[in-house]
This record gives sequence, C-alpha cells and structure tokens, in this order.
Amino acid sequence: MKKIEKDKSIIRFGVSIPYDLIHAFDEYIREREYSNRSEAIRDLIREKLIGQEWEEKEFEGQEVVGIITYVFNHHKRDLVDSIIDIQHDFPDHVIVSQHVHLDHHNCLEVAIVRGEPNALRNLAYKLKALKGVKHCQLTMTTTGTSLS
Ligand code: NI
Repeated sequence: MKKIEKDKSIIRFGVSIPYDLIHAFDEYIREREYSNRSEAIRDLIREKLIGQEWEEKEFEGQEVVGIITYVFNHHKRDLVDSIIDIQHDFPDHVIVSQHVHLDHHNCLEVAIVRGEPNALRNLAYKLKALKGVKHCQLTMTTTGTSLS
C-alpha cells in the first residue's frame, strides 16, 4: 500500500468565526468563484501582507498624515472612555477626531493623525483591538512636502 506523505509545508488550523462573518465570507467566495475557503483565505492573507509591505516601503522614515476610521458599538459605554484614553496616549499625533451617531446601535469616528507611520499604525492597532470596535481602518498619505 502506498504511504501518503504529509506535506509539512502546509499547516492546518482551526478558526472561530461568528456566523454572520462566515456567511458574508462564503458570499465573497461564491462571487469570486473560489473552489474553497482555504484558497480565498490564502489570497486575503497574501494581499494584506503585500499591501503592508508596500506601505512600509512607500513611507519609510517619513512623516505622514493618516485617517483612522472606526465603527463601534454605541451601547458599550466604557468603550468611549477607552477610545479617549488611547487618543490621550498619542497627543502629538491626533490632530482632530469627529464623532458621528450612525444609528441607534453604531457610532463612527474619524481621527486625522500625523507622525511616523509606525506610531500611527500602533494607534490604529490599539483602537482595533478594543472589544466593541467593529471596524477600524488606517489610511496613510503623504504630507505633501516630498512631492513637488
Ligand atoms: Ni454616537
């Protein structure tokens, strides 16, 4: 009988995902005609890592401006305090933030930030890690000084 060698370069792992999220992901997979979830996940990871690498090279050693957009649960009252605390840890970076009440359950905030890319990333990661923050995205761009 032929012995099947296990490919050690492929790692399998289990992931816990909320029902709504996997439902949306399966929809994403269907639209793009992926044959399975694994291939779609591999592509998303590659895309994310390549995007990050590009961004790191693009802005290396420069001061940049950024916009952090985050949507969070309005009903988690301690969350607003945590968000404010994090912003206070970056007083030189946060230029302005604006709060919008999206609907009965959700708030949107936009923070305009400025500084070293790593500091801005760090700030965005801290916001993203808060429980109740549903979405958080940092977009960076040039301050304009390096462009003629
Ligand atoms: Ni609100």
